[in-house]
Amino acid sequence: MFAPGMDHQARAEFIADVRAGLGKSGQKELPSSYLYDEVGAALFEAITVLPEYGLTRADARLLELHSAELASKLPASLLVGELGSGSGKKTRWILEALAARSALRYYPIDISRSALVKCRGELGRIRGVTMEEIEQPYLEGLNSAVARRTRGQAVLILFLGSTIGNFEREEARKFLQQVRARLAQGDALLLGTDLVKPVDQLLAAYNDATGVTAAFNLNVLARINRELGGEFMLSDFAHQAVYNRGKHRIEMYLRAKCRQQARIREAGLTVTLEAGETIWTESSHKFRVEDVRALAQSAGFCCEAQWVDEEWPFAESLLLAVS
Ligand code: AVJ
Repeated sequence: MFAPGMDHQARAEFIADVRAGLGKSGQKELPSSYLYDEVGAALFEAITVLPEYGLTRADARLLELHSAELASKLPASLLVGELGSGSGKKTRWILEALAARSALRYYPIDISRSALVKCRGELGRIRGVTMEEIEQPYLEGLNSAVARRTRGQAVLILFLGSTIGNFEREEARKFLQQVRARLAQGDALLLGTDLVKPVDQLLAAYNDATGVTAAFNLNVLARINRELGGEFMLSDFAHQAVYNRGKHRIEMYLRAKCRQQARIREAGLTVTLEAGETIWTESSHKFRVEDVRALAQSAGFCCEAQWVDEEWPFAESLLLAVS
């Protein structure tokens, strides 16, 4: 099967996750990272320009407005790493502001080769910035990036776009602790987080009128069909996004419209779904600014500065590694 950019190990992991998640007798699930193959990434790019989805524009606005101040709070000799190669626009503001002071090295970290290729296209020619792609998972890639630190250099890690919101709260804390463990005192992490906001606004953002988010969600089944010889009938599923008030998060599901069975040849699995049964595909946690500060503190960071967008509540937090 054609699976661009997926090596043998990644494919074996995909199969294992599909087997574990869809073989469950209770709530079936698929990890949200599988939403982002090349098609999924393109659909997500379309989501970011939807009028209902203000998240990415808020993130970009904050970075455009405050990059100079951000730079002023960091040492001049800096190595920059980014978790998830990101869309160039947001990162460009930061790199330009930092490089205006002194030349720097930039290491985008992503498991997707096509994302890294795009990143080079968008950020490969900024004056004063030398870029080197790291095609690895986040924490391994972080090891590789900090290993390139020269004497006296500080590290700034970017984790933008509220990707942290996809982790369960406890997993997010553990992940930030693991990031902290790879940094030295005085190194920094710039963390973007979507904030809690009126429920109707959130529901509209994840149930957009044109159906792009529905396509983004359904694509994970299409991907299983393409890459693993799956036989899901996409028209037998409906996109569903609900707000979990207790957990302050949007949850996305694929709901079976009728009882059905689908074989997934290369996973050696036949999935049975009852009418109305759901597959949980993503959680998108929302934060209060004080939640972010507490999360940072519990992971060995202190919050040096926080910038908040008023139009679409979103926060950029500059966290410093402390002992
Ligand atoms: C890229 C994880 C921040 O949670 O809002 C957009 C992904 N899912 N629409 C988010 C997403 C549905 C997005 N993140």
